[in-house]
Amino acid sequence: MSQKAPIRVLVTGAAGQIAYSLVNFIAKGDVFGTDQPLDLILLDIKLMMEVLGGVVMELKDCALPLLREIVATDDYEVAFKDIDVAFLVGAMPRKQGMERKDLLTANVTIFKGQGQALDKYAKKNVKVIVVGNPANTNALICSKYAPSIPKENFTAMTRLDQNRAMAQIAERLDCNVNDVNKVIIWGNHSATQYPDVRFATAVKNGATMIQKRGAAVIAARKLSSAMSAAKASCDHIKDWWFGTGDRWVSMAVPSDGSYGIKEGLVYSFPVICTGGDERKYKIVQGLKIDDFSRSKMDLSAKELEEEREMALSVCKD
Ligand code: NAX
Repeated sequence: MSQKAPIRVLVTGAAGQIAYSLVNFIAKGDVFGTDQPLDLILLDIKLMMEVLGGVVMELKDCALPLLREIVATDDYEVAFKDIDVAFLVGAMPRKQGMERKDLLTANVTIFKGQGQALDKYAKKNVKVIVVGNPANTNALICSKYAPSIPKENFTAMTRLDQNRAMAQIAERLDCNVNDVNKVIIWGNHSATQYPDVRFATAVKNGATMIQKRGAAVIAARKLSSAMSAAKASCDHIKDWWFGTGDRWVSMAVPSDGSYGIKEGLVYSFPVICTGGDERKYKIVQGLKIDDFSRSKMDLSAKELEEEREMALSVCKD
């Protein structure tokens, strides 16, 4: 039996599709190690509490030795209290006829509230991954309303895009996905993202189809890519928690001005995570940016600036 003290891990949108895979990955030790006990806090909206009850039953029936307490709630104070890690998966989905601005507005309200709850209740060294879309801008808003928590603790997920790129490259080259490294996703988790394989090792030919992969999964499965998104969010937090060694991983993080990207935008960069007690990450520096890459990177940055402007315009305070 493990001697480690349990950590508290929050998953929002816990009655949804992604969470259905994610909670199992987390609870069986895939993210924090098979010697790390944990409490799992599951947040969703009131309307989904019955569904969430079913997820709790199944989690219990998995008989997972690392899983201590399971809390299912729609109350922010209960959900965010003393958490070490937050997987912010829940978001307002885009409904038919909804404009981008409407979607942003609805999500600003959610992520403002969750930022405030993090600020008030969570541990000050909490690590946050935002999965719910528009993920980069949701992370930015969340951080804005949690001023007592370091900005760099707020990240958004572009790891699914990186994993998709690596898998497609490995398939083409007929090699193992572990043999592919240094694939970069720059920018926003949206169609303007720039998958950059110029530095990738084990690559002969660069073109990939990353931006449209989500749509292809929906067309085939009639449901969105939930299992691979759950796996990618686990990869993101596991690498942040334990470190990457010299592997590069893509994370959307608050820009420090690297590569000419405006400070504060939550932008996907190649990073190296140092692990250890501090669990820091560093943006990989010194990469040569050619004209083509520059134009792609700027396009995604421009989109994020527009999103930021739109989101901030609905923040009343
Ligand atoms: P689902 O619609 O299946 O589940 C979302 C859940 O969130 C629902 O149970 C809903 O009740 C809940 N929710 C809504 N508002 C909430 C709030 N204020 N607090 C707590 N829970 C709330 O969606 P799912 O397929 O699980 O996807 C979740 C999010 O991930 C979506 O926004 C989706 O667009 C986004 N994705 C992001 C990806 C990325 O790479 N960053 C890839 C996968 C995915 O598309």
